[in-house]
Amino acid sequence: MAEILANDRAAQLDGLYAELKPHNLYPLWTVLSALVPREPASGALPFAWDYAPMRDYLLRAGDLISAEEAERRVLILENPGLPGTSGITTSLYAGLQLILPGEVAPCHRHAQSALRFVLEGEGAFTAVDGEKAVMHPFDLVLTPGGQWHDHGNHSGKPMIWLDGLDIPTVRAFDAGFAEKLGASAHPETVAPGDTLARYGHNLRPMKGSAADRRPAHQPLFHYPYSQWRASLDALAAAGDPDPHLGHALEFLNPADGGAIMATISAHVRLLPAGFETRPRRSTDGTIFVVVEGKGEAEVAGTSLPLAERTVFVVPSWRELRLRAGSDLVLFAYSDRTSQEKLNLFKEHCA
Ligand code: 1HN
Repeated sequence: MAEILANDRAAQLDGLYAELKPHNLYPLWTVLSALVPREPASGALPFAWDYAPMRDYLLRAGDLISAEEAERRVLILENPGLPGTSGITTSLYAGLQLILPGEVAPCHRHAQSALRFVLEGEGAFTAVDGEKAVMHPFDLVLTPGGQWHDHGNHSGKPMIWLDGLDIPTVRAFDAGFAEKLGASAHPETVAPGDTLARYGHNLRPMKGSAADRRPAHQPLFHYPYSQWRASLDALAAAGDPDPHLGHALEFLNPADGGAIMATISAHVRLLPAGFETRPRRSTDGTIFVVVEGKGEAEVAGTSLPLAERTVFVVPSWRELRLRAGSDLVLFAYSDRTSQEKLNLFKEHCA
């Protein structure tokens, strides 16, 4: 009897679900634990992209389509666990961009914030609001949301960098606007390096003065390798590495001492040869680039071999251990600052 009643109830519930569907109504109790998991259960997977094959494919694309024609000639690094999203994590995007000698990538601006981390080449530029940042290997260059930007390569060699954007974040808020300038390059507003000189040395032009020309919340956009690498070496020479991070330095926005941009945090690390980090996990899924050295990343049981210019992704709340086979220098970016502002960020160090 009880069984018949239970079967009847199950059948009636199924009937109810079927009737709800065309009305765009859905029973919460069937999905509640997936909507509010006990702990983060990212669909993103740990993964590593070796540089050489990506580079070969990108150069092949370079034979077939110009930067101008493509607007941006980029291969997206899509997380194998997030197909169709163009995301490398659930909140962030990564792509590898090629600019060949003589090419330009036309000027545009959009709500999405972007960083460029140079992997190969020397002397091409990203212009931000009409000011060129001349780029060298492992420089970090920002194009914060809303700022005009174009790229050009007047050097004799291909230039390749990693683009990191907050595309999935902006998409989650349905807050994306974009605009083309209608010219390949923004008119030059000021000489290259002007912003770095004015805002890049713990100084700034007096507020409101004519010399204070950059947007107040986001003045700086170039963090040269020569500077961050020297700081990292000085840190490493001065003491022991943090057991969970190694020697680590975060890039700052001098306007407020916070993360480089509203939605993206970035840092660099040095792990001395033979060093192995203690296990750590954090809610900010993180994209890493190997700047120098060899080693291994163990991500929740998956082993990723690391060589120079390998790009790898550690999804939210997956435990990470890093092993340095030789002195290992890493660049990393994540949505940590977004999560901190939303009171979501958590980390656990074992
Ligand atoms: C973008 O503006 C760039 O400016 C690169 O180089 C990649 C991917 C999606 C949307 C905008 C760039 C991009 C992008």
